[in-house]
Amino acid sequence: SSVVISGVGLWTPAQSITNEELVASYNAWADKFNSEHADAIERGEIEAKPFSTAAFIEKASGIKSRYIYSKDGALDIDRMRPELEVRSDDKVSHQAEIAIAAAQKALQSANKTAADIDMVIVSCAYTQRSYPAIAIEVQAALGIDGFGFDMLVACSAATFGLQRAYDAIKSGSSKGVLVINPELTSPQVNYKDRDSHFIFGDVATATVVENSDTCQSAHSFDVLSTKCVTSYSNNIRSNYGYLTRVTDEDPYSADKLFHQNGRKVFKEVCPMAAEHIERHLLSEGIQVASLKRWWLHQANINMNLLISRRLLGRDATLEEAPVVLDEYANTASAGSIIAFAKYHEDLNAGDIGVICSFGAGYSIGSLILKKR
Ligand code: CO8
Repeated sequence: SSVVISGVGLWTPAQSITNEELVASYNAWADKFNSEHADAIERGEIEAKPFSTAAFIEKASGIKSRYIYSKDGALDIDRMRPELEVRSDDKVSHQAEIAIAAAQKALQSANKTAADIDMVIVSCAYTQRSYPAIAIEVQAALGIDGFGFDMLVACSAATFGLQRAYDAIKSGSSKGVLVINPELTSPQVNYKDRDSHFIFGDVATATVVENSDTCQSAHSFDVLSTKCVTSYSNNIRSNYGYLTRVTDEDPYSADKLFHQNGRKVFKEVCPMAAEHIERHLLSEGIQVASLKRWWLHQANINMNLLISRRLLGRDATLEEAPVVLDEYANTASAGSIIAFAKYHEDLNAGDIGVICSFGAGYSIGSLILKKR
């Protein structure tokens, strides 16, 4: 018997923001800032805010639009952050709600019910609270016996969660695992920063991992192998956390939100990811050229092109390495799983593909899959 991914679910928010809408809002905010601080800018005490353009965003990233859980407030130049209603403790929390929606779709695609699952992992870039775990809230809402816990691994949360699920099934300690990635990134986006205001979108993905002996899915994949690696870097960072209350810092300051040294990240992470994939495939005796599909992390189109060029010696086709960035933007750990969810049914039995994430930490995770 083998460990299989037997189902995948994708929940997409109803609301979205195009580059044009985003840029119009940012530029109006920058204009207002510059006129309110005209004297100080004139005296050279503060820098004028530069303007953003939709053309730059598309060219530099491949992003045309992004989904958002709550559009209210994010484009309001007197607010520049989404607005969410407070929910009382007896109501389902925002993050659990989108996790449950994705999990239900994954269960359906695996042809499974709550009774077939005994472990729930919520793995993503941020959780809205520390405890009780979002995973335990989801477990209760779905009526699952067993246990659940949350994991935070930024962009590699989904692949690292899948690696944990693989181990649990392989060892026989679990019969069925739900790995859920409710990526609510918009609350951490700095909509006042032209270098990063366009990068992220909200989404939730989920996968079901089980033993091949119990698999009843129409489209399932053997997990041949998993590989994770981390290497400490400060180039992608958010300093917001539970200590913010006692360090007396401004909770709204830019360093409390997502910020990065994008060029350094680009330069350092692309070779790391390419090398990681190559080594992982070689350790399984698989030639890079024989891969039918690359479900790559969706951070930046130019990163993915560079990685495929390093590995293949040419650009990967859209069929080989599907792109969801244009529509979804960077959704932290969910990007490679969205690509997998949308583009896996056409593969034939025996076809091999790789899911690979790379990002903050740095963290890189990959799974080699074979269509059953
Ligand atoms: N409009 C117009 N001009 C702009 C804009 C804009 N919006 N933004 C920047 N510019 C300017 C720059 O200021 C720069 O001007 P100058 O040359 O005068 O300095 C010029 O355009 C070119 O800028 P860059 O060289 O920085 O542009 P790049 O071509 O390098 O593109 C990118 C910038 C898109 C950021 C690119 O470097 C990149 O994608 N790098 C990889 C970064 C990456 O993948 N990061 C992933 C982080 S995600 C992650 O790890 C998960 C974290 C957890 C989730 C967080 C959720 C909130």
